[in-house]
Amino acid sequence: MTDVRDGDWAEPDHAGYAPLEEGTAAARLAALPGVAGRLGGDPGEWEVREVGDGNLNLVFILRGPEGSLCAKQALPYVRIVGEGWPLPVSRAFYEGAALARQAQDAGAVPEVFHVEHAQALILMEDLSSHRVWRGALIEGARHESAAPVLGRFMAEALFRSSDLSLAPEVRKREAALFAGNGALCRISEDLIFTDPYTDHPMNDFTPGLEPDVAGMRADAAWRVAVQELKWLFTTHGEALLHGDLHTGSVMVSPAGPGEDVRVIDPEFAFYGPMGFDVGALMANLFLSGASKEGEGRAWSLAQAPRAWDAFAARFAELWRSERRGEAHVERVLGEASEDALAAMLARIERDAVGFAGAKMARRIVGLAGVADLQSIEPAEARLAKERPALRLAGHLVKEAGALGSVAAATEAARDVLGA
Ligand code: SR1
Ligand code: MG
Repeated sequence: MTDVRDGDWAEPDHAGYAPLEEGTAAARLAALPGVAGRLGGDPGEWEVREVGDGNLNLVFILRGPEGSLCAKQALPYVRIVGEGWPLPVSRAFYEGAALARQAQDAGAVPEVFHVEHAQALILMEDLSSHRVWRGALIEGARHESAAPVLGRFMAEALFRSSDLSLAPEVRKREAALFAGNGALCRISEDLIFTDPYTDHPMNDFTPGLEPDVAGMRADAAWRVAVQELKWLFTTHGEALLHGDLHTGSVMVSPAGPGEDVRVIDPEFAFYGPMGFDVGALMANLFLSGASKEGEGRAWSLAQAPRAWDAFAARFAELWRSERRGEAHVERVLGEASEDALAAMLARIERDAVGFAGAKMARRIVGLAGVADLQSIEPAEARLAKERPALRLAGHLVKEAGALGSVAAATEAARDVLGA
């Protein structure tokens, strides 16, 4: 079987790059491999809609008489801010490279039909029959398979891209490749670990939250712990992370038997600490819980330990059956192999709890908040949810080591938020 990592992966140039528009997309895309055949009919009659609602990119859905596809194109700037914040379109290359690896290692990602490198354009499966999980959560839909599917996805994607699975020289080549995605890492470094703790103009929080934000910034233990997390993020290149695994990076088909779950948008992919992806998902489930009350809150919070349990179970299976790398080798560990597994899972879990807190705080205080909270009106009602959520964030960041587990962190969430 060919391994996707054996391919010729080098960041392309983007000569001739031009953003697509609804009026020009059909004619431009019709010339690309496989597009005309997939959609059928006359490109002039294809339905083209720009549907991007994320922070960075253009997303088009094209429909013809025989089929449809999704075309995602990177813009040379941050969409939610505008041309004043330039951002390299090379992120589409890293997203394509990450999707190829995740498809091989873990599945549960959209099928990619073609990457047009010069145009920073990824043509992939149209998931219009799915919706973004965040929106479904806000409406109270319960996708019971999402948390376990995501736990398993993370275990497979992270384990199989690490030194536990890959040969050392391959893992180093991979880490070097994704180090090229530094501009996207820098966004995370600033927006998660730095800006919320300073009076940065990009911060964006609900008026009335000033005393809580001031309290956060005055808390030396919080600041020290968050800088420790930033150090971990920048220096601990364990595995190929998704890098932005929030509930807006997950698509779900209608809830119920046979529901389908896909992970999208790995444009922030890079080699970092495994607990970061786990913590990102936890944070967004806790924010979902914070935004709700009663049963809805309890359900959202309960998804965090469900995701962790699935992660830990699958990681343990892979540890026992697929440890082909040169890290934690059986010939050294022998009968201590299970102890080493337990130690690694405990460390990933502790990191995840800390990262979850940092990710919660950035979504409340910094740029790019979450619709779960931002959609709550009036502002007083929103503040009543954001204040305990920010307190919980601080507790997770500062007490990650003492809490030690996703289960304990979820209990803390129940205590602080009330459930
Ligand atoms: C400037 S980009 C803001 C945020 O959008 C993405 O989803 C990432 O979370 C990033 O931090
Ligand atoms: Mg995204």
